[in-house]
Parts: sequence; structure tokens; C-alpha cells
Amino acid sequence: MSDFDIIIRGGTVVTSADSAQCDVGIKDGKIAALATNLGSADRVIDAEGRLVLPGGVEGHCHIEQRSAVGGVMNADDFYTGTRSAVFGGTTTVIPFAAQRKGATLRQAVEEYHECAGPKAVIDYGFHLIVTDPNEHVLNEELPALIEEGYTSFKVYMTYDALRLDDRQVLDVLACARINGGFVMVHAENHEMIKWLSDRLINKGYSEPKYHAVSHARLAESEATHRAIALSELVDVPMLIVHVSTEDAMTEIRNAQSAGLKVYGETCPQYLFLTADDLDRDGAEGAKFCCSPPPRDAASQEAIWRGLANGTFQAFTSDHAPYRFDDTGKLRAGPNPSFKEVANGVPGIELRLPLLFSEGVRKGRIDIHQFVALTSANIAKLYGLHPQKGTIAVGADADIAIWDPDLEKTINYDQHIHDDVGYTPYEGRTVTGWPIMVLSRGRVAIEDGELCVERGSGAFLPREKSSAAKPLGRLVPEMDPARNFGADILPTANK
Ligand code: DUC
Ligand code: ZN
Ligand code: ZN
Repeated sequence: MSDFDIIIRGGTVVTSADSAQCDVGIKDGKIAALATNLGSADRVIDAEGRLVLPGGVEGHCHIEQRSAVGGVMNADDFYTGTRSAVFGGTTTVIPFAAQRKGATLRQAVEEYHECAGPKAVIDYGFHLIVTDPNEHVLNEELPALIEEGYTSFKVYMTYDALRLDDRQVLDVLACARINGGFVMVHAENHEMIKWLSDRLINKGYSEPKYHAVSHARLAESEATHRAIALSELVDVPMLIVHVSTEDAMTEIRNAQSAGLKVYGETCPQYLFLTADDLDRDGAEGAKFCCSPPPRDAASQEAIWRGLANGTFQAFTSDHAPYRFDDTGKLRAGPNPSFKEVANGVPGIELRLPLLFSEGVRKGRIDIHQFVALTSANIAKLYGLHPQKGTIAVGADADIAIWDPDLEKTINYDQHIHDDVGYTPYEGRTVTGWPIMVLSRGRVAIEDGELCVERGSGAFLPREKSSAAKPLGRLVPEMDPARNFGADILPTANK
């Protein structure tokens, strides 16, 4: 009998912390040894000249979810969404189980499990989206679901169908503090966006490009500032998702400098697209409508700085896929107003290659930062580390073997495996691709083929994250020693 099921031989093994020239021994789906001269295996994979990286952990994607604008169904189901992810070197996804208004969180979780179980080809967890934080949700459902491994949840400060007001956000934060949940926030000022949208539409400015005008930069930075203030008031950490502007990033940076546990996430669309993409011919601009919208070259440079200097912990795709037809972006007709276009761009497959090519190859970040931003940090933030996000003895054998020099000019039909029908990154030349991917020790991608079955991905209940632990630093008004003894801080026993 062989010592291992698989040995990956001769590659450079890289984690968020280290690089080593060593072999990887895999047994029963786990990494069993890291050394040279490992002995025998049923299969030896030659990784000479290759990088052996932890598989990507996708911390923000929407799969089989309906849009906030118009209730449009995502283009990808759990088969095509996870297939596309794994072709791009990602081995874990954490999409959302979104509470429908009037329905329970439990119903959402059950519905998304029914979708994912028979279809996912790689491992998955679920964040929750809380749209109705009523007493039952806050006191019964969320505490129970957190204990069952749904340890993170997103709240929206905008969208009529999803938004919470500040008081509701505070209620969710209090619940997170008491139960060890981790809160993600979509931070945009709802009234600013609505007011701008109404004025634009009333004056006849309805093409997709005006989406970028309606979602003003100030709407993002103001809401980011406010969200951070709410988090500080309750002393509960928070992650601001899909940051697109320098000003919002600076709010996060300032909070971090002040010692607050505020985390930041950004996405490829804020590095590689601009508002000018929304101004393409006809309705083409609708392909690039997402919220917040892509901004400009100066914003892109700022976001790169935030990736390099550690302001951002997570680089995710925010894959929110809609077809460019009457099932998706054009549901309201061939020339929809920007108000009628489902918000979101696809990117789950190109997330890693784009960052590798433009970030690592061009020297903006190093390879360890790349692993941290795309895999290790996300696994840590969401309670999956060290099972996911690293190459270490005992971790799941989720591994992407990269050819750092392989160059491709992106062509949707040739290179992309989602069900969207287009990529916003068409025609861009990218250097460095995952050429072989293992998921829990199974060869998932080889020679450009998917080698794992529908439904073979496993659900991942997640631990409570240490990132979610309160700082223990109270503002005076919450501190009984300084607030005349008022006992109002949400804690586990109250
Ligand atoms: N927010 C997301 O997180 N994804 C898509 C659209 C949106 O507003
Ligand atoms: Zn969002
Ligand atoms: Zn999203």
C-alpha cells in the first residue's frame, strides 16, 4: 500500500506566511505531510516550476439568489457557480442565504441548502442576509443559526427590499455581540441614492451610465463612516464589503488606526473597471452596473494602495451574475433605465488570475499577500481556518497548482465556465493561471476539464470567528463606570 494517495512533487509551496521548496503528501483528503522524499503514492503530480497555493476562499458571491432590483434570478446555480469558481483556483465558496421579507432565516437556510446540496462541486458555507431583524430573528433564529455554523451575516443600508435603518443595524450588532456573530455591511446612503436617482430619471437621464452618478461616492463614504460609528457604539467588529472609493477606504483605515476591529473588503471591479464602462454603446453599459459602481483611475490606484498596505483584508469577487438578456440585465426590455437593471457583475473565476497578474506579477503585492487576501484571511474572518486557507498538515487538501507564466487573453467562450454569457474582462491579457486544482484531495480540474461530480461539494459549518470578538473598549456612554452606572451594553448574559 502506498504511503499517500497523492504526492505533489517539486513545486514551490506558498502560504500567507511562508514559501518552501517541498512536496505535499495527501491522504484521505487532508494534507498529511510537507517534506522532501516523501515516499510512495498512488499518484505523483509533477509541480516542477509551479506554485502550489492554497485554493482560494471566496468570501462574497451570490449564487442562485434573486436580485434586490426586480427580483431577477442569478445566472448561476450552484453547479455552474462552483464550477466556474474551481476553474479559477477557488476551492471554497461562501455565498448568501438571503432572508425574504416576511419569511424566516431558517426558511432561507433550508431553501439554499436544497439548491446547493445536489449541485455544488466544491465545499461551501453560507452567510445569512438579514432583512427583517424582528424579535424572533434576533432572539431565536440568529442565535441558533450561529451555533449551527452560520456565523456571519450581511446587512444592507440601502435597497428598499433589503435595507435596515440605523436602529435595526444596532439591533443586529447587539445580537452579534451577544452570540459571537460576524457582521458584514453594505454601506451606502439610501436617501442620497434615491434622491439622486429620482432627479436623474425625472430629467430624462436614464441610461446605465447614470447608475454610477446615482450611487455617489459620498453616499458610500458617509454610510461607511456611520456604520463604523454604530459598530464602535456597540463594541462589535464589522467588515465593510465591496469598497470602491478612496474616501470609504480612508474611513476604514482611520478606524483601524484608532484600534477598532473594522475590516475591509474590495473586489476586481474596483481595480479593473471604471464608470466609463457603464457608458458603452446601447444597453451594453448594463453589463457593468453593480453597487457600488466602478469609479475612475484614481480610485483604482487608491484601492491598490489599500490592498498593499493592509487596509483590506479580503479580496472577493462579489460575483452577482445576470445574463445579458430578458432573464437578467434586460428583464425590463432592451433599453432599460438604470433603475431597472439588476446590480452585479460576474467574476468568481477571474478573481484570482486578475489579482495574480496585475498584483503579484506587476509587483503591487507579494505572493504571500495574494494568498492572504484571496484565501487565508477570508478563511480566518469566517471561521474556516486552518481547515481552509492554508497548506499545513491537517488542513483540507484544497490546493491550486499555478503556472505563473501562462498567458491568456480572456475570451468568454474559451476561458469562462459560468452561465452568464459574458465577462466584463473580455480581451484583457492575464499572466498566471491555476492549471490543476484539488478539492479535499480530489483532483477537481486537470487538463482544462472538470473532474468532480455535481453535488460532491460538502457543506461547511463554520466556527465563530476571533475577528468577531468585541474589543472590550467601551465608549463612555456604554461604560457603566462612566455612564452613571447604566447597564445597557449587550452581553451574553443580558
Ligand atoms: N451588493 C452586493 O453585495 N452584491 C451585488 C449587488 C449589491 O448591491
Ligand atoms: Zn452589497
Ligand atoms: Zn454582493
